[in-house]
Amino acid sequence: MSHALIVIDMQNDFCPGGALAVAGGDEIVAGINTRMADAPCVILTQDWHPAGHSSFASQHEGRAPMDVIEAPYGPQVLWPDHCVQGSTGAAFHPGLDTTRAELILRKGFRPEIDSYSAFFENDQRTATGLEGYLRTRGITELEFVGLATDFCVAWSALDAARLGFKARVLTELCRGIDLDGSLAQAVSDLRAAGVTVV
Ligand code: VGL
Ligand code: ZN
Repeated sequence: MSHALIVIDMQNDFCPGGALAVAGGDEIVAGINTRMADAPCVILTQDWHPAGHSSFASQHEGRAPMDVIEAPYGPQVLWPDHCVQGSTGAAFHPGLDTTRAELILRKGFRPEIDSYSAFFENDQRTATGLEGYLRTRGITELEFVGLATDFCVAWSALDAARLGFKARVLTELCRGIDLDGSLAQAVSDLRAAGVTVV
């Protein structure tokens, strides 16, 4: 029974001053560094969109950030342009100590589909490969921290539970976007799915 810490999207664009800033996103950097120092396996995810990604409001005539559209794979929130591949916004927060990361998993690189979860893109079918990586390493227990609680952290932990991993979200090392109550909804969805939320 092996365990991994999965650090979700601790990137400049999700921190204050970034394109899709999550309030207090930078406050959790030091605590995550401490947690990584003690973890047996560390995995980082990185939101990694091509310019002109379909999740950007800028690509949809007459739409504004935070509007919700019906994409071919279901409802999709439209975001400000963020985490464009190779940009400073897509880089990890400069205070994040990435030295112990054994895997850096990039997601959201397909132009036509967004990917909140570290396991599946938003069609909930296209795999990122993380499940196979964890299984072949014999990792069965996952702890999630990072940004944003109600999107990429929640979707990742929900998929983890669905796939049969023992999953835990450490909320003090997460911060949320909270769009129309999405934070409270995420916590109740996580608990209902059997994810431990502490
Ligand atoms: C995220 C919105 C768009 C996240 C990523 O990391 O939670 N949210 N892309
Ligand atoms: Zn994104």
